[in-house]
Amino acid sequence: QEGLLSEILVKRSQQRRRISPLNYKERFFILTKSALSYYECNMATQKVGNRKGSIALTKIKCVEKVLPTAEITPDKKFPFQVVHDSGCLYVFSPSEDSQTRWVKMLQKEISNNTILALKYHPCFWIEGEWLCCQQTARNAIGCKEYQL
Ligand code: 4IP
Repeated sequence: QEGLLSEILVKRSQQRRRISPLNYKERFFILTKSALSYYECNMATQKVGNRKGSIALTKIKCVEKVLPTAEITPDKKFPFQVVHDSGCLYVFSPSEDSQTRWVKMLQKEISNNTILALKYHPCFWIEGEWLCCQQTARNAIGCKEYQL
């Protein structure tokens, strides 16, 4: 399927398993009309490798920028979140333009979803708490209205 957007971006591990590490990987992201997918990429050869993950657009509940916090280092300045039915994917754009482009395009593509969230967390989940509201349950209800 034809891509609406594609770019090499950095993602944080979703830590779906209890003991999985918190790390960051450079991945080639592709957004189509049906899914947001990310692939391995070989920077030296500029080749796209195996698909590492894919989120069906129908399963996305919220897409928003993440507010700057302690996690923001020079190479991770422009984060956005993709909240879906089985977790939250944090993605880091290389520029504000890229961040805005991805957030707007994703929001447009999910705008008719029936599972959209009413609230979300504007800051990161780090070390067992939501930095915006200090709630310690990962699935704690969002603390800010989400208006698409
Ligand atoms: C992996 O760490 C990678 O960060 C995975 O990202 C990530 O999967 C894994 O988290 C995490 O354990 P190691 O490479 O050190 O094993 P990627 O798939 O881009 O390689 P996500 O879910 O973020 O794709 P889990 O727990 O979510 O599997």
